[in-house]
Amino acid sequence: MRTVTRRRFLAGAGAVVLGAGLAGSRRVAAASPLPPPPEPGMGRTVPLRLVAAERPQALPCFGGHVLPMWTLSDTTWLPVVRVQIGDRLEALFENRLPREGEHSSIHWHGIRLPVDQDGVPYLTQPPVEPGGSFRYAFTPPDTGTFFFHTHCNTPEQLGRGLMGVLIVEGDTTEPYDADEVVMLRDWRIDLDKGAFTSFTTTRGASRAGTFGNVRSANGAPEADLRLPAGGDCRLRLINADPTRIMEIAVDGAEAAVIAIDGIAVPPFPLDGWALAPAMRVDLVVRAPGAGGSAHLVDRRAEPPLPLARLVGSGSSRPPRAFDPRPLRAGRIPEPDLAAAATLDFAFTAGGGAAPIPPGDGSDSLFLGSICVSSDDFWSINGAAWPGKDHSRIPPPLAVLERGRSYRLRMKNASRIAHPIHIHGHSFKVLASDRQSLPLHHADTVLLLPDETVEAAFVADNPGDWMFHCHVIEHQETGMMAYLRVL
Ligand SMILES: [Cu+2]
Repeated sequence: MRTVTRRRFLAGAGAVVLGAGLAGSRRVAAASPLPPPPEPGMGRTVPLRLVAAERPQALPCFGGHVLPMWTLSDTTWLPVVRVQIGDRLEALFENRLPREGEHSSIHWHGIRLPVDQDGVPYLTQPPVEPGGSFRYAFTPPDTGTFFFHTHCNTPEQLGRGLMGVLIVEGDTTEPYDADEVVMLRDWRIDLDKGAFTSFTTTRGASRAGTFGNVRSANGAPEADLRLPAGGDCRLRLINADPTRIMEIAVDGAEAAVIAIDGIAVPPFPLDGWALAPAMRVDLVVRAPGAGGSAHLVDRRAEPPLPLARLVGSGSSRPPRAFDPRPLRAGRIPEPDLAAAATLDFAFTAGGGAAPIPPGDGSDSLFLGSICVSSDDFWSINGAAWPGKDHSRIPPPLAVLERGRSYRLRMKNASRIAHPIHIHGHSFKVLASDRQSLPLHHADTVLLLPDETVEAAFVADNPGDWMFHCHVIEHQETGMMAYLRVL
């Protein structure tokens, strides 16, 4: 297996590279600026009803089996909600999950919304119990590719399929020839018996996470995307897996990255992009000519694993240079680095009461319907979430002054990679001591083993904001805290 450190970027895309240490960072010439952000439109109200329920069905990747999925819609296993920038989303969430006491809520991942709409049980709202409901209403402030999922007993709720996609449109300068969502995730299935297997394991939770055995793109073993031949096509990739880090590449076609976690970057050639749980990346791919095909692959697998087949259809567009149109710039506030306060966060193993157990492969880890776990293996700055119980709210990890800029030094002091997610804000990722990164914004930042990443943001959204690893078993076993913006 190749390591994720193969992540390579071409300089010139505004990349920042670190030398021997963080102090040695050097800037590469900035890329040309993006077109200005879109003006919000007329502001429709978009109603949405999401009903969490068990709906047995057979996705193409289930090997012919019907599995007791938990989903949010009667008409599709994966709701894809598209709104325009300026629209207000009014979503009624109903919990009809079939198990007594199965708490739930909806977290709108990556959306910078008011904290009482953030969907974190106990911290921002009471959990929605079976038979209950909650009305979410907010106007997304940013264009881009986002998704939504529940935020408690997530390994099982996400593991059975509870999630959806939220696209906020308005960022294109000229339309692309296609605009497709590619939802990437695994499933844990006994393909002989046709049943979900345990969603968590002690061994997985204390290490890199419990991996699925059935991989999928848009619910298929390999998604088949028919694209206008020779066209420049936008692919919105979402890694909704609770565990797996992928390295995205395209074999057989030219491709460029145009947005990361929903926010535009000046286009740069795709040459392997680490896509960890909860991350999104928007690509423009030059579709093959009529009848030709190319492949979206995960290069972390050996040999690279095809995720989607890209097939050119219709009459081919004339040959021309690949020069993908940029998206419009995002609206993330620019941190004032000169005045920023620095916060240090260390992401470590242990810290809670329990040491990491020997790898006996046991499945004794318990993650409950009411937001509790039986173990804590992980910590932030030496502390795990107290009592392994989401309902026990600890003091904030840090208290931030509203409107002030903060520079975060996030150090992974463990031997396992951690994608660290902040709610309600988007980081400007500045530098790493292990790799060159393009300047970009992100709500989820991958920390490789022993890597330190510096990011900055303006703490402009008041409230208590979750700050946690998005390897869900790491989150649920201690690597979870919150930042208070006052
Ligand atoms: Cu983690």
